[in-house]
Amino acid sequence: MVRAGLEEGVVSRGIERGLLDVAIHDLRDHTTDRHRSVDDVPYGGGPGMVMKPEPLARAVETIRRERGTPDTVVLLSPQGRRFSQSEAERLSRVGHVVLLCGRYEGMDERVRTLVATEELSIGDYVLSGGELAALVIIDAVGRLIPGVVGDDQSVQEDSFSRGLLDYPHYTRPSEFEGLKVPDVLLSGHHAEVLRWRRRAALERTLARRPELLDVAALTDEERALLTEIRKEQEKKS
Ligand code: 4FV
Repeated sequence: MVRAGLEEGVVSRGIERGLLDVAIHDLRDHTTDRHRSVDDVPYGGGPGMVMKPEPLARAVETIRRERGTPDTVVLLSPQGRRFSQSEAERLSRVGHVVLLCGRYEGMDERVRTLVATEELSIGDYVLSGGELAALVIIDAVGRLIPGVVGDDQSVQEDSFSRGLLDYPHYTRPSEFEGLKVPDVLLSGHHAEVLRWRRRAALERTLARRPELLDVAALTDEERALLTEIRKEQEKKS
């Protein structure tokens, strides 16, 4: 599942070009019983199965022995801190990350205390396994590694990279189904285009995710623009 998720796209090309290296470990290779068990029934009863601590501990120990001590061992679960662009930027600056993917009801609690160094969640919903969460994180972090995305500028201008939602994007045709591309984008006035995009990002963020504005790193010009937008909206309301 993880290998399949890394076969296409910019991160896959980054791997081919040696800009990042992703190793996938099968927990069954770190079991000692002839059934290669990675899960067992929950103490205290109840539905489902729980992942055993030993295979996870052994797998991370093997990684430590073969590749050196990881900078962080991330347990992926709905109980973790919310993954975000700033978390992606943090992880893109460390050299060695281990991602622990759960299955079944989750992992034995001692994995959390003995093996993991942090816990991340990609969102408030329950997946059938942590692999998709791992792929989300590998993609969001991988594209921040210099050289992985062709034009690094586009990464700097990403949504959330400055804590705001993205401005609207347009391409040819200049009219589609009766909807025209805003004239300013056809004007060639770079400064006006920049201002229009800043305003659109602020308006969209104010409308859809106002809480982001409390923590976004805005320039003075953007703060002034935001005040202007709020005033106009008060007038309208
Ligand atoms: C999840 C999430 C997630 C929980 C039980 C895997 C599942 C199963 N991981 N963000 N949301 N994990 O739902 O990271 O073991």
